[in-house]
Amino acid sequence: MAQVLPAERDLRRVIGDGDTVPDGEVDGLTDHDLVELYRSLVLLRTYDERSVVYHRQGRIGTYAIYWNHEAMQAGSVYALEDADWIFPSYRESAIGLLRGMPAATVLSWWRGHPAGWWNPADYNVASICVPIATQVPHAAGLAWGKRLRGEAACALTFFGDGATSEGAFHEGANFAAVMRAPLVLLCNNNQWAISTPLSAQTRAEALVDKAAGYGIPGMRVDGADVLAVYEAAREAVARARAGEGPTFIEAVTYRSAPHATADDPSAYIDQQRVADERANECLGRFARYLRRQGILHDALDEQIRAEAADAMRVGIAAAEAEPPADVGLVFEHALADPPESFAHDLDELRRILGE
Ligand SMILES: Cc1ncc(C[n+]2csc(CCOP(=O)(O)OP(=O)(O)O)c2C)c(N)n1
Ligand SMILES: [Mg+2]
Repeated sequence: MAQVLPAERDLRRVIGDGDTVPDGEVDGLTDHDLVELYRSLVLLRTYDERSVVYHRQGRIGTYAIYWNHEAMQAGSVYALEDADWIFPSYRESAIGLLRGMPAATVLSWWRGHPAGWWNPADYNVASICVPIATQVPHAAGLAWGKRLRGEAACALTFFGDGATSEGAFHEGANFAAVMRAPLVLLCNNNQWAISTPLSAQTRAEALVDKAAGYGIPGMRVDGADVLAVYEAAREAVARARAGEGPTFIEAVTYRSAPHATADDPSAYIDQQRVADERANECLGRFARYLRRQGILHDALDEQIRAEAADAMRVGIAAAEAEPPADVGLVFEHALADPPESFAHDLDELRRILGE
């Protein structure tokens, strides 16, 4: 019988608090790596903050804010090679930026414009999944395929705490475990599924305990500690490449922004807890760590932030310069064998739009 060790339940941390908790370090990470990680965090943060502004200006549609989730995203992706695949949910919509995807592409996605559809094989970044947890079986399938082909690549999928109550999560995790697919299951436990708290989601003491049910290892990390997330992901990737199958990582945080631009969390969230989280958010925490290490200084920080701000300025200009999409696309990709009524419906739509 396979022996399943109990999952690690203590939160892994590397970054100290500059006071009583000492800083740790991650073996093998150079100063260059640390700056690159910081660059990723700043790029993601800038994308997120600008997107909220663009939404308020009516330049993008409803937007799922990921403020203070950047450490989970940047830390785990940094543990991957370019040949490895990423399967995001809407919460990781801008993850492609870390693979060189232009900001204009992601902004176009949120504008509901076809310029926001990318070819997943161009970046090894799958399409954003909005139906909760549906990306998990996709990722399990791709990872299994890599194993069958004898390729070294693995897959990383992101999903939320709420997603762990979905059948698709269970099917994907179980399938990957049984097939020993090279998959990293990264749960962003921000403790809320819109207005549903974690306590209403599960009786498990910690989400990481679910790993035992699949016979796979589980790790629990501080989701706002980019170095802890990176180190855990690196271990999971090493297991995947060694043919040892999937690993479940629970990255714990507390959602410190509305679920999306359409949400008003003041009706349900613990405001004091949000204020505490915001004071200790992941980008500032890493910046202070790098400054204590003498790696980050004002000029470098300003340069990195200016690069990210430029990428966004260029991105929104390019997204807005796209000509309006042809409404025929709504029908074109719906069915391989469309009914005759589609032609009539499209004519009607064109007439209403005055085309
Ligand atoms: C299958 C499905 N059911 C319901 C929804 C509506 N919905 C959108 S976001 C969300 C909450 C998901 O919470 P969680 O998995 O914790 O992810 P988070 O948004 O916190 O990152 C729900 C229920 C959906 N998108 N898909
Ligand atoms: Mg959640």
